[in-house]
Amino acid sequence: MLKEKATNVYGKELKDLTNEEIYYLLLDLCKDMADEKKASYENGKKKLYYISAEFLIGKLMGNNLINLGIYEEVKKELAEAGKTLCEIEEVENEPSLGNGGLGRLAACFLDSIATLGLNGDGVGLNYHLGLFKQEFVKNLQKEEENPWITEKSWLKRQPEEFTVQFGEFAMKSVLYDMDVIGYNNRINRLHLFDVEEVDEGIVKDGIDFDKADVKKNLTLFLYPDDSTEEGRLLRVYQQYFMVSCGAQLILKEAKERGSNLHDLYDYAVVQINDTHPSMVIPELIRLLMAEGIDIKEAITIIEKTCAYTNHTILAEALEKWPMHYLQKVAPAIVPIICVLDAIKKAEYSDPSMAIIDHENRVHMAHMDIHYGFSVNGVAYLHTEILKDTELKQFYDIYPQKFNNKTNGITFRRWLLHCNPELAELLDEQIGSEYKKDAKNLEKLLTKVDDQNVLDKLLEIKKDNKKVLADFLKETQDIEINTDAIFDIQVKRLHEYKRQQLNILYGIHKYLEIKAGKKPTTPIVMIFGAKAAPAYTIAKDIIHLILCMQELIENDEDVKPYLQIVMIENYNVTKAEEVIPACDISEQISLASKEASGTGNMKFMLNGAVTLGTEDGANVEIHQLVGDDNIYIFGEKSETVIARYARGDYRSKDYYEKSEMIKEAVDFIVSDELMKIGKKENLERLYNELLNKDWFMTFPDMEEYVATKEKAYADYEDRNAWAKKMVVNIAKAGFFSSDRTIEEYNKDIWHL
Ligand code: 26Q
Repeated sequence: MLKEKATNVYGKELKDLTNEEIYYLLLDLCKDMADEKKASYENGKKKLYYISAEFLIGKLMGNNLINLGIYEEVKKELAEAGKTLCEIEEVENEPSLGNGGLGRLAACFLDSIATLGLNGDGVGLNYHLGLFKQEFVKNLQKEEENPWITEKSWLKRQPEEFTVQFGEFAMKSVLYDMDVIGYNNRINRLHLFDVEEVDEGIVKDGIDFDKADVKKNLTLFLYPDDSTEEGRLLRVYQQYFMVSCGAQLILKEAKERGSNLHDLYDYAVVQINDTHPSMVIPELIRLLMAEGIDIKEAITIIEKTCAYTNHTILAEALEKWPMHYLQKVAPAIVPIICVLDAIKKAEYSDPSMAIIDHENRVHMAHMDIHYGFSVNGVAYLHTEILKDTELKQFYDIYPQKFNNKTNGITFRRWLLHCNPELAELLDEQIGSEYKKDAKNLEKLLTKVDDQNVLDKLLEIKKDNKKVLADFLKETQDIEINTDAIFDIQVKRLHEYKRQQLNILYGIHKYLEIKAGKKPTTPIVMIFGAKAAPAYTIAKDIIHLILCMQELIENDEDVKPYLQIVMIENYNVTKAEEVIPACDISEQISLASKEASGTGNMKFMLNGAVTLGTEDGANVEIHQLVGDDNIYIFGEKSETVIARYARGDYRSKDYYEKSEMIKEAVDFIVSDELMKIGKKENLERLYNELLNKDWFMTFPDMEEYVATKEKAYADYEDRNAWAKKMVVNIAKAGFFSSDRTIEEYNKDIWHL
């Protein structure tokens, strides 16, 4: 297939082409094959629009080859020409259209929606520089721009054009689509709106740019720094632009399919991914009114069209926009928001349920809950907390709206693509039905005493460690010991995720080794995390990790037993290298704070054992694998919630009571670290932990250390450990995003 194309296009043999030439050959091949596929929009009159500020799709080549069913064939042809698919995939830039869990979830969902043949597209923005690229300079995070769009790419320019009217000016949209190719099935699209005028030239020094020049910067970056008013305003401009274009597209397509708009809800369902797209509600109402529908009816139509997913209970992440921002950016929807607010204020006097609060701020989530027909959390515990505490007042009046949809991941990317050796073993041992129906993974449980399978699993893990070690050597010139336990925490940096707890363990272990207490098996602690550019303490935590990395790198006493490595610019591509190599998956958020987590699922599927708190989807993992196949520690969510309510947490009490905590924390400002790091950063972090520790690291510290030691000790019995791996892989089927999407469709979308 490729050989002929090589001659036709380049007049050369495949073996004589450059990697780039081969990449573009494959790109064209995939696009042509996608064009011949049935589109899901021919499948039923109702269509889903998954609208999201983030789509963290990762590189697409490998995944698309798998889903088109030509992965093996292409690999074979390339091998014959002396090439590997891996080196061809390196040509592709990773689109940086998301920052973490919420964006990656949206990408997994698109894959599953297409795989199930459902009629549903994604709607988002085409950020030219996306999320920043992270570099480490002097053990500090530095942000650099991250251009990813190339002349030829998966983006396909479309003819649609819409006009978005802001307060002081209007802008015309352009639209790029990417095909979303289902696994052996139909195709959908990801619609990414953009503007012609964006000017990458206005970026100077890192990621600094003129935030006020909206015409030139609208789709430049994802989440521009919102520590200033101009940055926050830009976010609102982006959001309104996205939802206005999305809403115009939705109405246009509904009309084309035969809707008279009075019946819009029979033609469209809009899933609002967190509050970032919430303005789609008043915007749709506005557009229906412009089509001659009165406001009362327009509201009832939209109430049957929009559904909201909540991804967080952190108060600071729930968007509340000052009314004057909306007045400036999107004045046309302000009167509509006022009407929506007035209706609910007349019905419910509780001020905690108001859309517009007494400070004249618009609570986006409240608008979603009042005017959406569905509100869902993303894991069992998360939804329970929403119902019992965070959104209790809403649950009391709208119990029928609340539902849980435990997150999932696509096994195409997170097993078939990232861990082909494991996929092959599974094919051989349990057949390949699990690829279409992930529950079939449970068949692996019959192999839990099969020595051959256990040996193979350990061998594959070892191979994947070597792959990661080579990758780290090549990308960061770091050498790691592949005979070590790989203990990994990769995710956005946030205090609630508690990378600080993990690095305190690292310090504790370092001190123990210094004192002569050496671990039986060496340990490699791996971190990967970006911190939001204005999140000072998060950056201080990165600094501490990097300082520890350097300290140990130069300490011949410790290095053979403990290594600490921070992966630079952690992203989807790197996740695909890191996750298959993991033994211990760190999921150590403060109970109640991690809505779900999805990395936890990816690690489990690849045979890592979780060390975690009873938080988010860890609770469900625990239930599935049982006490013997997971390491759980820490205070329960009820305890944490009650302590916050009392407001009586004093971290110093714990510090003073525990010699271990004291030693580890004091080391942050020790002479050894001060010599390597920056006094200001280390002292600030030390003081933060000692005087605040808002995410309650210390109460969990002793148990964390003890539980980790237990896991490391259990690791010594390689066979018993391999059995834990079997159970984790076998039970991961529940976390297929195909299952999640089937639930969304059955309970919410009804496509
Ligand atoms: C809000 C206001 C101002 C600036 C930024 C934001 C903002 C940006 C991104 C708020 C939230 C996000 C992203 C949230 C996110 O990724 N949440 C994660 O969603 C996953 C998918 O459901 C869950 O698994 C994770 O637990 C949750 O943290």
